[in-house]
Amino acid sequence: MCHAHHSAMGPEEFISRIMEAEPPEIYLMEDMKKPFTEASMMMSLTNLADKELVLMICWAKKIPGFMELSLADQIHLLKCCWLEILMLGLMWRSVDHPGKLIFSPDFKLNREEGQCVEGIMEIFDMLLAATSRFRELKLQREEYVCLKAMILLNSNLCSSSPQTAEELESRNKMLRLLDSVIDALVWAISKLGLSTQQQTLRLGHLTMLLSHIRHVSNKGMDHLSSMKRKNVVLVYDLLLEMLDANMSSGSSQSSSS
Ligand code: AOE
Repeated sequence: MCHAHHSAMGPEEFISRIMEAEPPEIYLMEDMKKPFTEASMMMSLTNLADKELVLMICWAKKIPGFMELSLADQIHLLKCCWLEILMLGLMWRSVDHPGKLIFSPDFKLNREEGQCVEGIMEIFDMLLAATSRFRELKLQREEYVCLKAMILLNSNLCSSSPQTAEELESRNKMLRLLDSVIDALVWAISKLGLSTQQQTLRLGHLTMLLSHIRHVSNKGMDHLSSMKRKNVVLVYDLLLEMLDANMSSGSSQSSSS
């Protein structure tokens, strides 16, 4: 089977390729010992994120053109946006369940259950608010997969300053890839039977939601690092190491609360 280069690919084929790249549902299959304690809830969340991150790397690799970027860019992109991607996925799973966060089919939380973890309810409320906005907009699956790819490809555009010819080439590939994703989103919106004016407005509303997701992700990062200081999150050494790397590179872009 031959896979055309992404720039030679129409928006319809591009979308079907990123739809196929969607990760499967994850079941935690833990007997949730309710009521949760701070430690048990953080353990379940961390355990879930751990599994999701493995699938996220597989997902990124299947985005047409991603593997043609430099390895440094591939790693940098994922480091910058992993929590935003997890959060958008969470919002998508929760969109038909007002007031609930569907972390996985067997791990659903409402805002009150956030009471046992200090500072988590504030994050839950922001996640629930953004989810309500997607519900109002009646977000479609095709649009969702485009937004997720946009988060990945847009995450380091403003922080990378290419020095070498190779870095410049990878950055240009990234920009062309982002163009393909925007084309795909515009195409998906054009399928909904709206007036030209309404299509433009929808594109604006959907992309503006990405700045809210970046904001919630920065708040979530702050929250995670405060948890880590208290040693509540018992992440595996490797993950802890990865989180440290993310904190030092992400602190410049995360707004302090
Ligand atoms: C959101 C969506 C989701 O599907 C799962 C989770 C679980 C935890 C939740 C978070 C979420 C929402 C925001 C919360 C957070 C707990 C506290 C915070 C509620 O307020 C996230 C658990 C994160 C565990 C840390 C794992 C370390 C990851 C390091 C990643 C990294 O730096 N690299 C380089 C790997 C990138 C690979 C793609």
